[in-house]
Amino acid sequence: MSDLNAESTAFRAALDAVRAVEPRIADAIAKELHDQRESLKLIASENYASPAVLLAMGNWLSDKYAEGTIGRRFYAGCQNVDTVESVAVEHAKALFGAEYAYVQPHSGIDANLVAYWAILADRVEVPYLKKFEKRQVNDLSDAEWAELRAAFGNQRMLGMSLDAGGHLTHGFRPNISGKMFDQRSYGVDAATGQIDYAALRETAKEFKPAVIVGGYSAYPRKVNFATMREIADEVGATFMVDMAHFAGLVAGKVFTGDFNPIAHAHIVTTTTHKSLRGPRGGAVFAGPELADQVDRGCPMVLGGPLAHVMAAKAIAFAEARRPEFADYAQRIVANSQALAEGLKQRGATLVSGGTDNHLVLIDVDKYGLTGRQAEQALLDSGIVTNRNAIPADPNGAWYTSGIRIGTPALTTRGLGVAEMDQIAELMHTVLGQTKAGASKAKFDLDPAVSDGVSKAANELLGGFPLYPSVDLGA
Ligand code: DSN
Repeated sequence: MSDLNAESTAFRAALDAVRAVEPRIADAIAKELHDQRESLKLIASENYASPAVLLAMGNWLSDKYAEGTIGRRFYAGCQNVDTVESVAVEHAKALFGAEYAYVQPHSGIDANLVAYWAILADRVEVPYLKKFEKRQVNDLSDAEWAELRAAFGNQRMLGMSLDAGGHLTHGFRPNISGKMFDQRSYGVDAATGQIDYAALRETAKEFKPAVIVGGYSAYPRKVNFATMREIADEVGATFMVDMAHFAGLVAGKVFTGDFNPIAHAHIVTTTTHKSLRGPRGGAVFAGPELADQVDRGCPMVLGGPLAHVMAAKAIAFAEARRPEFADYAQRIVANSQALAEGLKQRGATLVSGGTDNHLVLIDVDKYGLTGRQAEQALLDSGIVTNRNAIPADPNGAWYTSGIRIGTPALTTRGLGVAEMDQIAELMHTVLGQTKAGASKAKFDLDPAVSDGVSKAANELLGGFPLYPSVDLGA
């Protein structure tokens, strides 16, 4: 059990120390807690980490350099970082049933870059550049590097399209993955809004990618990773899954069998702060064939590991191994489905007609709005969401036609299916009463409506205190 006084004392002492140097930073930290307590957070990629996770990050582990891997560092005196990283790895492997885990990535993009490098380095030595033995790939002359880059330039990636819910790091131009790889996308069936595996197979056969990427940041359905692995095997591709969004549902055994990426992919990446409810960071899981290359992530791709964040990852993985985390994961999905049902009953149109996971995508074009207008109208009414493209979006990636919502955070806070129906009512009230304005960003919403919804949202949250063990005082 958490000790209310101990946690409050710890956070108060930390803020006092910060305030003594720069009061504006202490105030911003304290205000962030206040603002999070007051807001109805439906951002699908956010959560509330436990006090133990948060406190594990605020200490002198931050002072240590430890480039390299466990027991093989480029700095002396890393025995405690070795312990921290080993314990994090031990929990991560047990949690996901993985053969190998790498817990150094600082973020999801870092985890994906480590994975991409591992895949390319592993593939390059065998089918293409036989003269480069695995151990030599990281120690080439300039001319050899030029040859290698040319080889990498020809590597192809097949990932989910952005408007179907894919992520920028899955081979899109604003991210370096879109420059490392020649990318082609798979999408969803226009009628069902769900992945069209037959079309994916056809594209893979024709395009012959080196890498097929599964995973998403805005797709509301389960993905059949067993089928995707079959397709990857048919075309000789490496199958990677980015499970950043749904790692908590894998850890909590909601996604099992064909839907468990660890069982089917060659390599799996994640962030640790979304549905997994840990600190802000990333991780990579792989079988033995890619583990050696992933271990080179630092210094190949990453700076020195953040030992304080690895400590917090260890705490989060340990928490997720407890039986109550499986219950939490089930409740995330039950809440998401209740929210989807509540919205549909009130006339909303949902991409794919519903959800199997933690997120719901509302087609706000059906309310005559852009995503940008809807996002701001909801925010003005105390409901925090984010706009997102929907399949074949007529408004593009900036204005969009969708609103993405998710339940990991509110489920942590304790809200259940009854509250989800109330939230559906509040959202439908805002979306139904907002009128599009003169531009794709402008809109009209009667302040009486936004104020009323904001008040109702606040009353709802009042029954579910956030961080109840933490009292920062007046
Ligand atoms: N920014 C994350 C999300 O909101 O889905 C993905 O990087």
